[in-house]
Amino acid sequence: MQRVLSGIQPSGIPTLGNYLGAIRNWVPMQNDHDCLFCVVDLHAITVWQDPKELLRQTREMAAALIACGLDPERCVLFVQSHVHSHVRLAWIFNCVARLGWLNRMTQFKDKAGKDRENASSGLYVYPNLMAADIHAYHATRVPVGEDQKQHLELANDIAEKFNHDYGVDFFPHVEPHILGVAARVMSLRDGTKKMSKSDPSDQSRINLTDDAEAIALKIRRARTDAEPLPSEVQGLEGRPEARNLVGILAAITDTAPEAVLREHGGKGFGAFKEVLAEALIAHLDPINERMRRLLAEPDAVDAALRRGAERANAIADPIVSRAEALVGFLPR
Ligand code: AQP
Repeated sequence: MQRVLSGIQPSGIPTLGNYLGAIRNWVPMQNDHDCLFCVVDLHAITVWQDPKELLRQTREMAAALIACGLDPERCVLFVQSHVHSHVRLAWIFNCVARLGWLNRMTQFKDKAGKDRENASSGLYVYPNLMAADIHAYHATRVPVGEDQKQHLELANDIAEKFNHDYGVDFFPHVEPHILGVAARVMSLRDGTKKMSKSDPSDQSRINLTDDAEAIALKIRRARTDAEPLPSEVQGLEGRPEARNLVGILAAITDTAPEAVLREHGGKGFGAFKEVLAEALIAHLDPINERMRRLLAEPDAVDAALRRGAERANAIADPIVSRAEALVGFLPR
């Protein structure tokens, strides 16, 4: 069975984008893969996180993952900082990866923005930590969206260089697991920007903690143009907000944008938004309810994460200890 690893940052409340683009696709993988999923708090602090918020968001993210269908008995669900192998291997990879490789990472350029001198060094070496997340488990498949493919290529470059430098065939090649319906959910305020949990505007996103009223209001207020919906997808060209709302309804109802437009083409946005809000509420309400129940018993969530960390550590520690021995570290 292939070993799969993926992570999500507790940098805010999980959004509809995280759900449609990642979490929902992880759930069926539990049936036929050896799955590890982690809440990547070490990655989250590459940009400033308020300590109290980070703690709350880490637990909340874990509860969201369970509420969406990840079963801590069928997958290994844990918090990244609880398993020290990640940072042990990341340091070795910091010394394997070349500066030239990191300089090419487009996500650093996007996230650091114009004030690059002020970005944390953690943000710069983020891809090395991601490579360590994967290789600490000898994972061979990583579910990724388009934006993470470059990091995955880097993880393979690092593994190859490590194997070459130390004359071993130790870290395996990692394959991207291309996710089903390519759901890239955009901001409700700007159809050209990705929906993000750290966007300063709460109106730009649907949070998995939003109740029915909040969802309906955000969809009603979502930015659109003045034209009615087209009947064919070609008609969405140059209309990013319309494309986004059609894409969301298609993804949440497991259908194609073409089918959505066959049914709703010609409608104005007022009527279409009502249909969309109703579909979202029907889908997200049970998740919201499960999350609330889980968070009413935070000790149980923390206990599940502790068990997950023990299981993760049992896999990663021997692999990372072997890597340290290959590097020439004196055994403890
Ligand atoms: N808008 C999105 N549409 C589709 N997929 C998305 N993902 C994130 N946003 C969208 C996918 O969610 C997974 C986990 O993401 P992450 O938390 O590790 O980092 P991110 O991609 O940076 O997510 P956010 O929500 O935008 O977080 P912040 O605001 O902190 O940067 C990934 O698989 C990602 O593709």
